[in-house]
Amino acid sequence: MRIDLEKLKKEALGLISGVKDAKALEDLRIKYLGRTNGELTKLMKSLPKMSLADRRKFGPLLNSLKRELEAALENKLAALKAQSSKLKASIDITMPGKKVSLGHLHPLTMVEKEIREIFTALNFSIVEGPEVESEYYNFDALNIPKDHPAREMWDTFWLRQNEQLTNNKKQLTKSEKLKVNSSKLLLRTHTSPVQIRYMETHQPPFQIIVPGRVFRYEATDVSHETNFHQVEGLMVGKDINLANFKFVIGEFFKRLFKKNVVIRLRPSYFPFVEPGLEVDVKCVRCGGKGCGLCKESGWLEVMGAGMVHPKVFEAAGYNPRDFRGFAFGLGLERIAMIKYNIPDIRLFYSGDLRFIKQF
Ligand code: FA5
Repeated sequence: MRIDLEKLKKEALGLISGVKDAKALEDLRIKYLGRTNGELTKLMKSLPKMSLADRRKFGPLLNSLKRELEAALENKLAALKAQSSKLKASIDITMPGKKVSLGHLHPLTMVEKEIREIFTALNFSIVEGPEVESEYYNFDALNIPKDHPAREMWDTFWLRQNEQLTNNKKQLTKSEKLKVNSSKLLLRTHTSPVQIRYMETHQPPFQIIVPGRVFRYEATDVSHETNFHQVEGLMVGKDINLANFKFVIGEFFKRLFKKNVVIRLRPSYFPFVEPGLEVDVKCVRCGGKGCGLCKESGWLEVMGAGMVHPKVFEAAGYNPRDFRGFAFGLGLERIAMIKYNIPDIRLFYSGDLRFIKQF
């Protein structure tokens, strides 16, 4: 009997001290001291049936255990009440809530999204192409044959030779052989190869843009990265001319910079266009007077462009007499730098949150 009482005491005190709220505490009170079925109550009720000697022995023990449990229950209730009023006191429901930080898009993603939206509104379709490209699409088909000095315009990351393609040369047609011979893989140096890929499978008239990541094996500085983005544009039809190009691109910049932008076309050279152009916009910060952004020249270089070269149409399987088209390629980082006045292209990939959080 004594051992049972010790066990009961230990168990009850353990449960009471671990209780987390008043409801659970009341349940424990009923379990041990409940008037009809409480475990201790039942023991006390059995006292009259005991012998006198047992009554003398257990009577005081049961009474003392009852007092001990009552005291423990009372203390625990007081402690729970104190805890909950302390919690209430520490919550000031009139204070404004803490703002949950949701994060946001990277500035480059924001600019790319805006460019996609502007061209979509101008009825251009959005097309994508592979980042790992063959020498054929990146160079040969764009009228940049091997050993042509123009290849040096694009410092290239080359990948290992694709042996499977070169092993199966025998049954191929002449143009397929050319592709296979030029099947050395590389990381595309520009988005222009997608011009060929698209024209191989589509007939004019069409107008597309091709946003995408490109890679160049060159030293980085404030305006050059090894890994950057371009947006290619291509519009082909029966009678597309430079005036169409000037209109489309003028409209694009007006919508992007949200003001009238003056454009200047300068002669330039790219093997896949003739004539080739460099497009400048009058500095959107100083209006042409000269400032740090335009390096005091009053103009900002924004893209290469031109009328699609007949050899490019031929490589894509068109008769060059049938179609005319313009193409352009702009640097996304450079546009974002102008739009947000960012002084160094390397900030985009620095991972520095102080920079990213400004957008
Ligand atoms: C080209 O890559 C041509 N494919 C563009 C083109 C397309 C011309 C269609 C004619 C017709 P270029 O190497 O100039 O051209 O690059 C185009 C743009 O990419 C540049 O105007 C510049 O904005 C950006 N760019 C070039 N190199 C880098 C670099 N290392 N880092 C960041 N931006 C660059």
